[in-house]
Amino acid sequence: MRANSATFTIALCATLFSTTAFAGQIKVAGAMASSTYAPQEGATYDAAHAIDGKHGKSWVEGEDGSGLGSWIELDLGGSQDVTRIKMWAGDWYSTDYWRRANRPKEVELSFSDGTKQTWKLDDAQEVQVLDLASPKSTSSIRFKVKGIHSGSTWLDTVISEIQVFDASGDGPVVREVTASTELPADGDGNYNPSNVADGIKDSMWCEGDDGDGSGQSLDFAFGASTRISKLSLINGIGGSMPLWMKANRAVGGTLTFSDGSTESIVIKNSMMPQVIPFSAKTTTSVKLTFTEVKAGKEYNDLCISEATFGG
Ligand SMILES: [Ca+2]
Ligand SMILES: [Ca+2]
Repeated sequence: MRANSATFTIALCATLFSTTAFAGQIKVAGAMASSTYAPQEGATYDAAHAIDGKHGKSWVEGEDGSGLGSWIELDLGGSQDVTRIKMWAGDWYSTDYWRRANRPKEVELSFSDGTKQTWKLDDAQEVQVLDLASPKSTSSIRFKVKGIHSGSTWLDTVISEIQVFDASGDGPVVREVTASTELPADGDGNYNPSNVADGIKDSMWCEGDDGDGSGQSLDFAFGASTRISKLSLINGIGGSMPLWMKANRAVGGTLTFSDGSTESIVIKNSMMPQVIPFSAKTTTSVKLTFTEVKAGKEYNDLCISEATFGG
């Protein structure tokens, strides 16, 4: 569904550092790299693309050869106690691009105190997660490419996104997100309900029903009684305005809590992140049923890029 996005030039500067902060996610202040692939037909490959909250935009190294020895370094904006790192290794623009470009197989992490750690990465288009043995106090993390899973066509090594976390995640922990229906995966990726809780603006759940999405739902299981009072949401396809225009967006919904009680909510027809407050509720799950939908210009599918609950 994202196949045309390379042709759109969007205002990158405005969005590079506006990633929504999620519980426990450290807001990365900046990124630099050993090298950057030269811009091609308006597309750029700067280090900043590894922290822009989009998996369709990537850092690509620009050195001769395969990218072995190249590195990207994240500035954490001061000392942080890092417990977890997530990486979208390779080029996640599409499944085809992911196969064609090099992916890191092993990276050497260097922290601001000079200590190092090796991270081995699977050769799969899945989010890779590293849990540190103990919280690491550091103001920066350098990721140096020490091994490569070779792509089928391109020689350059790509990292689409990196997220860094600390243990401060005191918000509701979503154990599982399920949906009434889901669009089958295509060449652009998958439309799994879990995509609404990954902190990535251009990954999304899309319903797979014949209708416009009215009556379709997302179900969030917390695994324990949890107090929630607001919904943070990115409506539609959040990656760029031209793509956002194409698919259906929600404008109304109903929350159903584990005790059977319900509350209606109004959802803004906007691609900007929005926070929707509701009466505080202690619940083990919440079902978000979309009751009213605004039609997109091209796809008659309701898509939601992010939906997370806060206390
Ligand atoms: Ca990115
Ligand atoms: Ca997402």
